[in-house]
Amino acid sequence: MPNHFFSVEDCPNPIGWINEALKLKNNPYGYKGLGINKTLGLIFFNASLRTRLSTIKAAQNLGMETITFDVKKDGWQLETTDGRVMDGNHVEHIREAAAVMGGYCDILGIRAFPTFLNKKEDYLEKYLLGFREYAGVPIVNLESATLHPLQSFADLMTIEQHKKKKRPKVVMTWAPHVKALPQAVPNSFSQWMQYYDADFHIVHPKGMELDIQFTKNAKLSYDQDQAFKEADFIYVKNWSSYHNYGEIQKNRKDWMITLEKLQSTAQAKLMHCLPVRRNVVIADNAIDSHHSIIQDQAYNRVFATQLVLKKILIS
Ligand code: AN0
Ligand code: CP
Repeated sequence: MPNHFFSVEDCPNPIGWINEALKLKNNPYGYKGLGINKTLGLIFFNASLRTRLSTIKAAQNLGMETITFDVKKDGWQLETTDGRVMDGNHVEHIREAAAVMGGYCDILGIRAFPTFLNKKEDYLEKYLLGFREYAGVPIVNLESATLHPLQSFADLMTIEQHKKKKRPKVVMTWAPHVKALPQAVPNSFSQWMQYYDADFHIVHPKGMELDIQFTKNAKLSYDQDQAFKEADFIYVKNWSSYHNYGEIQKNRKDWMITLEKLQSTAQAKLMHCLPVRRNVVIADNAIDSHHSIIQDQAYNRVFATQLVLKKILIS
């Protein structure tokens, strides 16, 4: 039976996995034989730097081969709805395409962002579920419409690595942006934080509330200055509105992260998943300061993914 990785809920022991991934980092080539004669297919419907490169690196560390496919650039436009008369722009159906790709590969990683056209459809995760249904091989979520679990896994590894107290105060803050961005990163981070021993806060302007199926019992507030007090980690991310789906808030420069704001915390570590627009989301003086652990987050992506692939290979 395929062993999929869609979210933290597919992980039987998230804290155990964080510790295992940190160990793997000290011995990255110790399981090089596991992936011999195995192929990982990386299917991208959207752009990527970190996910693409760190996943290739993770596969190589395990001895796997990779095939990378940019669907929008090189592939046919896929239909995801059943029963359609396909006389428009969609050339093939996900039923055939996923089955073909699953035939060539032993594991498939999929990146498929939301369209922002229809919240219900986006939150149904048609691409990921279509691949799960028809590919016949394990599917790894490389950021879907609603979740980015490999990012959050690496984020928690990074917190674990840097925390100075048993139960740190972790604040995820909304920050401004010029475009409508998905809720996947904050949804996923919130979901993983449910399993982690921390005082977890989410702060954002009114109207930017996330889906409570992911935020659950996080402490929600609207005052960034207040939330930053005594914080040990500041996780910065923009997202567009969930309730007024895809709407953005303009002229919110007051929410940009600056060095002055970080100085009001308990010497907090600054986190962001990248890519980040400097001086829109985070000011130069903050991102270039000693507070930043952003590069550690990006580096840990390799080992978070390597652990997930290892678990699938040995299952
Ligand atoms: C994406 C997002 O916000 O979900 C990817 C982040 C990992 N960011 C952009 O599209 C800029
Ligand atoms: N953080 C992250 O997933 O980056 P990419 O979008 O560049 O892969």
